[in-house]
Amino acid sequence: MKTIFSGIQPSGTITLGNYIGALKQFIELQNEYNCYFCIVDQHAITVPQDRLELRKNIRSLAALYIAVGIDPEKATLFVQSEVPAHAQAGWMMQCVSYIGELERMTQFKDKSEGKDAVSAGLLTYPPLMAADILLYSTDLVPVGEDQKQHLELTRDLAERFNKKYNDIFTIPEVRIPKVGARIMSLQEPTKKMSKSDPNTKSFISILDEPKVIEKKIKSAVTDSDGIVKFDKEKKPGVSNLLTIYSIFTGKQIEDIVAMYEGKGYGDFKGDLAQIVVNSLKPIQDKYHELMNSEELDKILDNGAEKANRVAQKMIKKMENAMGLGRKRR
Ligand code: ATP
Ligand code: LTN
Repeated sequence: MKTIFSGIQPSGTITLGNYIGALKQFIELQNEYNCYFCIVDQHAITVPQDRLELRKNIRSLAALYIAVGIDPEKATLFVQSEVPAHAQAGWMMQCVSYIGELERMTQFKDKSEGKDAVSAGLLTYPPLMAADILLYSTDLVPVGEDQKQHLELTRDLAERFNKKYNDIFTIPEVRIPKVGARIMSLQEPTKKMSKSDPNTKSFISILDEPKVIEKKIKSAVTDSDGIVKFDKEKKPGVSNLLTIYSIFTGKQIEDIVAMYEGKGYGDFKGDLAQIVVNSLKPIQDKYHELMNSEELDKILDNGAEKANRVAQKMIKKMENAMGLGRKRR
């Protein structure tokens, strides 16, 4: 069985973007692959986090992974900071990274833009992500489109390490969904939807109440020509809503466009809100059930134990390859 690894930051409640771009793929793949799904809390602290909020988000993200359909019997679900190998391997991968290539990462540029104080961790985030992936000899990494550049760097770093030290890493492939790889902000449809966006109207969180979802969809930025049509360049707002509609109903975009011919955005948005509300309801119900149970801690304990076992073996190989420590273990 081939191996999959992917991670989500506990930097807020996951959005429709995270669900469509990442989690939906995880659910589809868990039957065919040996899967590791990680709550990457060490990545989240590259930007300021409130301590209590972070703790809450870690637990909540774990419950959401399961509520959307990840089966902990099939996949290993764990918290990154509970497996020290990630920080250890992250350091070793930093030492094979060049500052120049890290400075070229668009996520670093976006997140550091206009800030007076940027943590060193924000710059060295990609080698930690590479470590996450390489520790498990991962074959495939399902992510949204924004992570493609980080995956390319991961492959470069793995190849560099293999050549310079010892051929120990599997070179991972990226997997990006054909539709919905980049769900856009509802307020600025040329920007990606992000769970840490300070403007909460820009995203739909998977836990938003029906009334909130309706309001957010109704106030989503569109255009003034009033025609429901897919045109990413000229009509980014409507195209984004059409993508979401298509994913939740399984209908082709052309068919949806035909359904709303001669109708305005009001009908289209009203129906979409209902579709999203109905699709999220079972996820929200399962989430609340899990948050009130002890099951969640057991699942994360088991996940960390398995991940620790596998990752420690790779740490030994990495340290041996680099000559760290006193003797070959
Ligand atoms: P943050 O706002 O803290 O940067 P985020 O919402 O961008 O968070 P991440 O935790 O960085 O989310 O990403 C988790 C997964 O969701 C990744 O695979 C990422 O590619 C995917 N993803 C994030 N945003 C979107 C989006 N708008 N459309 C599709 N996929 C997305
Ligand atoms: N960088 C990713 C989160 C992430 C990840 C990973 C994704 C951290 N480690 C390993 C896939 C594999 C993000 O910001 N979305």
